[in-house]
Amino acid sequence: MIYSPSLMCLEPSNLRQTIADLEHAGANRLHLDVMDGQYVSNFAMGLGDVKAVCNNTRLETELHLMILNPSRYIDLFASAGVDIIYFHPDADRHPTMVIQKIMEAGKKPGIVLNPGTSIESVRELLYIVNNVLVMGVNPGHAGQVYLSYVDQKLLRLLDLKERFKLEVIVDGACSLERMRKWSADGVDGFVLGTAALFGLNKPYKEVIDVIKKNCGK
Ligand code: S6P
Ligand code: MG
Repeated sequence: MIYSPSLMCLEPSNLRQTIADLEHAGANRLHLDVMDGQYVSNFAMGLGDVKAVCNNTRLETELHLMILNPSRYIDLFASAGVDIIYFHPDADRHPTMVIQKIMEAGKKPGIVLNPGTSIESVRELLYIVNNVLVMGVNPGHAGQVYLSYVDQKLLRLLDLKERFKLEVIVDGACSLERMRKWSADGVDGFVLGTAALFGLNKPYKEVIDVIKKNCGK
């Protein structure tokens, strides 16, 4: 299972130590949210933050671009050292070109499905990406309520997992209870935000141990 703490939920101070604590606690990927104040009504991590994280971890990193026209910025973020680059297909006129750019930069491309994005609208892309991030909330903010209608789409996407060789990760409002159900349904991993990790005010290791016990190693 993939457990990918969302670093935008953290206090930015003492980044190196916090990353070391998350690694020690059993996180096996780090989730980096970039927002431009245009695609979503918020700002989150920037290029400098992304570089700082990549320079201070041995874990795999996944970049979640919540920006308009992502194709313009792929090379910039790829050079920061991330491993996976997710973008929202509706944020670019030519999503297949974005995917191509990510691949040419030597990174794994991933697409993000908003709660309102249908599988049908991105079906062609499933032939060329393996990584899919399913939003359980609308993008832009941590700490939101899970939108339960996403359940149906998630189950339909999981049915396509084998055929398209997909890795399916859920982002947004991943609580222990939901992660337990989704892991049994076949979800491959979760973005750990306020619902699962940072809102609990407990040591990371204690929390992640419980998650792994319930949802799988
Ligand atoms: C939201 C962003 C997410 C959040 C994370 C918050 O736009 O993409 O990665 O940071 O999901 O988690 P939670 O548990 O507070 O919803
Ligand atoms: Mg995210």
